[in-house]
Amino acid sequence: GKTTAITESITEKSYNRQDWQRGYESQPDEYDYPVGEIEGQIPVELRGTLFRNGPGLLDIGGTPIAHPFDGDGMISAFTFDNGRVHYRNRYVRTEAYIREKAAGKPLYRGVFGTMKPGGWWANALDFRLKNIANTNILYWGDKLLALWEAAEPYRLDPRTLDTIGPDYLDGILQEGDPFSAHPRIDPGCLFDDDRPCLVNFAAKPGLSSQFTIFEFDRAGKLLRRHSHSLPGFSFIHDFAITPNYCIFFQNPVSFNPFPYLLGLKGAGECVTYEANQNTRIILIPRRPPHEDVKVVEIPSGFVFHHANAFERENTVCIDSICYDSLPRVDPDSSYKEANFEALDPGRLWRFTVDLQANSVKKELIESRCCEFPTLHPDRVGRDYRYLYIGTAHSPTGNAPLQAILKLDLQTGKRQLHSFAPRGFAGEPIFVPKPGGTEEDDGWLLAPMYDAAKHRSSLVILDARDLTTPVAIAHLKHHIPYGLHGSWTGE
Ligand code: 3ON
Ligand code: FE
Repeated sequence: GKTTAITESITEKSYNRQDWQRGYESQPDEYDYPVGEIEGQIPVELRGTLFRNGPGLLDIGGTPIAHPFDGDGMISAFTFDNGRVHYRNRYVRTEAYIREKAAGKPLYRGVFGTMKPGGWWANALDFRLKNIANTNILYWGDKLLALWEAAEPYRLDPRTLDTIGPDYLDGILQEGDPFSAHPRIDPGCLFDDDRPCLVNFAAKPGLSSQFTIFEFDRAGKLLRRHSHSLPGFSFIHDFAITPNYCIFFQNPVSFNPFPYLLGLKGAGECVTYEANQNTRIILIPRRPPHEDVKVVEIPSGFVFHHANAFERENTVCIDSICYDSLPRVDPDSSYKEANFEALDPGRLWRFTVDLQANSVKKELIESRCCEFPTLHPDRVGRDYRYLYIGTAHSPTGNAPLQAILKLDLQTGKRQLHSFAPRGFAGEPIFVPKPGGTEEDDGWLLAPMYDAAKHRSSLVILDARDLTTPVAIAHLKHHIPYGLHGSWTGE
């Protein structure tokens, strides 16, 4: 009858759990081949390489890891030339990867709960951080660097993806120093004659937290470095830049080290969301001497990623993906059993900081559950019109990412390209069209896991109109759900 039909349409999901779970199978194999199966036409003007990073192994010698964020970094490179695409993937040969591969079992604790065999006794008092180089990958200053926020980058050969080794950025870092996996490229720096520069940070949490900011020129030379100590513990995964500021959201969290010290939990699992505390928005001036750090407070949930930020008269706007609390995984059940409906969705908000009044206003931009924002690289830190982001298929509730959404922040118009029911979307990257004049003159390159074939594809969408993909390059195998990537035209 009618009632049944309504009930069904309400409970009907855009995906099925088994399909979603298979995207988290390990991919132990390394490939190197020209992609033969291409739907549509790869534009000949699309020249360069898309590098991507993410956990490739969800087990260590057969022992499942506790959380995907603990998975060893696997790099994918899609190289475009003359309408063709070549695929290659390699594991980052971190010290830990090499040792565990030989041992066939976990030899390290992971930040997000992966333990060495033998129970708490075998894990207590082991405070080494396993650098898994799994979060982002960037070509800058003639170096290809795989990034993981709690330790130094690993350098790779951009052509073969062979691991060269840990990289200390010409002596800027020391062994074990953190270096964030979320650098931002300022397309025209105010303090360097409008030349592009790379801005990144390192966060050292403690009773007070130390933030160090680094700015590098195109050749990788350090232009500016400054450190700031601010009260309170912090867990800061990403930041945003404007021409004048580096902006951090100090999430309301506390840290109880004991379960970590005793070998019962990973360090990341000892971070607790504090619902009664405010988020501190920290604005650090990029202009030397970097004085007058501003801090404003607002109750606002937990933020991993920022989409963009910009200055407008006496205000600074920051667009960020906010969760109602820190997404917490139950240590007794697998992340693969995650009950999406019971978890808070991430949503896109705009924070407008009034620098004169020292106040901040928060408005919801998009209520659909979303992650992995991207935009035209020339608009980073500037007022912008278009944002592209991974989203769930349905407009409400929490679910895996299955679609790419284009937001027109000027008109409020939205356009969705969905891979549901059997496709799952990864982070899109915006690549400008050569000679383009509009902000959306470009392509979106997004990985997509197709559960029907248990294989992945790279989807190329025209950013002006997402309706029909320009091309889909089908791989011969799957890539586990990844984290971040970047494009280089070099
Ligand atoms: O006391 C500190 C606490 C802490 C958490 C010590 C610390 C510095 C070691 C630390 C470490 C943090 C690390 C290593 C964070 C790594 C994060 C990571 C690898 C990924 C984060 C991803 C975030 C999101 C939102 C991913 C979304 C994924 C999907 C939508 C699914 O595909
Ligand atoms: Fe991230």
